[in-house]
Amino acid sequence: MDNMSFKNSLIMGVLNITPDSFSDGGQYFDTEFAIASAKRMVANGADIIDVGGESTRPNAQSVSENDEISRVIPVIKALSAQINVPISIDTSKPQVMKLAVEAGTSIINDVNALQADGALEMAASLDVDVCLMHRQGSATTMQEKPTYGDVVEDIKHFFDQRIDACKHAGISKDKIILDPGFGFGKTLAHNLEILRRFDEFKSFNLRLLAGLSRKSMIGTVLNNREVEGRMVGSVAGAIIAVQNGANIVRVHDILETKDALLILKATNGEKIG
Ligand code: 9MG
Repeated sequence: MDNMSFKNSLIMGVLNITPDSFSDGGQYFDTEFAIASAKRMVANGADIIDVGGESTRPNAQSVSENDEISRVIPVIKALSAQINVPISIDTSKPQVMKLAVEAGTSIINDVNALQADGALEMAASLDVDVCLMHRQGSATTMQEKPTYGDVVEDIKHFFDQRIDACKHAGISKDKIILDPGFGFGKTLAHNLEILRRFDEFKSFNLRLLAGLSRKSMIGTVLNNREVEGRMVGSVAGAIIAVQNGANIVRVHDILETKDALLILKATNGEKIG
């Protein structure tokens, strides 16, 4: 993508299959509800649906492999027969990656950047796109005291190492998507600096993903706004990320993000529709 074209900016819709993401307050995993949500996202303009069965929020409860599989696989199987956009699987577990790809997923979105035992080898054998996200620390420690020299340079160094690891495992470079991981082991100042300097990741010549939607960085800037009131701030963040080079934005509010992207494209003289 050249610097001034937003033609290829894609919207990845978030489909969480976790207890707190259901209309019934988490009593039942309702496959039909998840499928209806995904279909609505596609109708509203989502280009990719990201299915996840384990919350990646700081200090979220971990989920066993079996539970994660029973949450996501039936949804992926049903969705792959009913929607015509790519499905990604948000997981760090090799066995979940395998079953998800067999069920119809074509992207692995790993917030652990394929660092779990066997994850690199599994991703290589599955031969699908992989999103490598940066996180400082573990899921439980990441927000304790994030520290960097130069946050962007440190993340670029991490990307260099993970790209190398992928290469050695047999994952071709063009399958890799890079993501600096907003909110994962970062202070507000780090997150804002990453957003401001996002274009520096373009030096890898790989697709770049940005996920800021409804995150606490948005809430903090908006005077500690609760998650329900973060939609406009999230859309603004997504647009800044695209302007600064993001090719994929991972969002909850599809229609609103799509509208804002259309305005950005029209402003830059791109043909709409
Ligand atoms: C699963 N998940 C939650 N936040 C994310 C982010 O910012 N990027 C990616 N790739 N995945 C995320």
